[in-house]
Amino acid sequence: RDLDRDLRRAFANGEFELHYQPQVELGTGRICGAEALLRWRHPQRGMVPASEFIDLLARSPLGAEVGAWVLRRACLDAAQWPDPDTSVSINLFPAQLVESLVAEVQLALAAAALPAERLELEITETIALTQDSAGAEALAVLRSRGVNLAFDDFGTGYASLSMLRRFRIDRVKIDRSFVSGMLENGEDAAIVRWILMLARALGLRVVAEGVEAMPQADWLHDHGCEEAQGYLYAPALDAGALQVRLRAQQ
Ligand code: G
Ligand code: G
Ligand code: MN
Ligand code: NA
Repeated sequence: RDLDRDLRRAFANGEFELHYQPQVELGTGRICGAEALLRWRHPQRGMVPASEFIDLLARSPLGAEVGAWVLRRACLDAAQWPDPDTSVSINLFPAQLVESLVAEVQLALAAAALPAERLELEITETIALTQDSAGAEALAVLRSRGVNLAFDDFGTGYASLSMLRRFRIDRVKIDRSFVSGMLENGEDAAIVRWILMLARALGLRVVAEGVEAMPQADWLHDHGCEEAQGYLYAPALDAGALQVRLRAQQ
C-alpha cells in the first residue's frame, strides 16, 4: 500500500525516466534499435532498482497510466534519433493489453510523427496468457498497421510455440538465462541453437539478450543470430547518452 502511494507520487513528480538499451547487429556492431527500460530516480534514495517497483506497477492500476506514458515518451525520443531506421521496443504492462491499446499506440505514434514500423511491442507469455481476447485482437490490429511484435524472454514459458502463431510474432528475444549458460552448458547451447533454427524456419527475426562477453557474441553470430543486446555493448543509457552513441555511428 505504502509503496503504491510512493509510486503514484513519484509518477506525478516526474521521477520516472525512460532509458534505452541498444540492440546491435552482430556482424557490424552497429546499433539498429533500442529497448526502452523504465527507471525511477528517487530524490533521496537515488536510482531505485527496477526489481523493487516494476512488478508492483505491473499489478497496480497505475501500470496502465505509466505504460501509456512510456509509450508516448519512447515514440517522442525515437523520433529524435538520427537514423530513421532505428527501432524502439517497449515492454507492455498487463493492464495495457486491452482494446484501448490501439488508440493509445496510434496517438503516441501520431504525436511523435513516428512511422508504425519503427515501433516494437514486447510481450511476455505471462502477459499474453492473462489477457482476454480483446487484448490479443488489439495486438492483431496494431500489427496489421505496421507495428512489430516481439516475444520477450522466449523459451522460459510453457505455451511459447502456440503463442508465436496466435500473436503473429515478428521477432523473438532469446532469454538471457540461456545466453549466459550457453558456452559452458550443452543444454543451454542446444536450446539456443534450436530457437535459431525454429526462427529461421518460421521466418522470424531473433535478438539474443544478456550478451556480456565477446565469445558469446561470436558463437551467436556463427550460429546465425543477427542481433544482440547486453552489457558487452551497453547497459540502458539515458536518452542523451543514447543520442551521442547514435550520432557517433552516423
Ligand atoms: O533493466 P531492468 O532491470 O530494468 O528491467 C527489469 C524488468 O522490468 C525487465 O523484465 C523489464 O522487461 C521490465 N521493465 C523495464 N521497463 C519496463 C517498462 O517500461 N514497462 C514494463 N512493462 N516493464 C518494464
Ligand atoms: O525482462 P527484460 O528482458 O525486458 O529485461 C531486461 C533486463 O535485463 C533489464 O533488467 C536489464 O537491465 C537487464 N540486462 C540487460 N543486459 C544485460 C546483461 O548483459 N546481463 C544481465 N545480467 N542483465 C542484463
Ligand atoms: Mn524486454
Ligand atoms: Na527480456
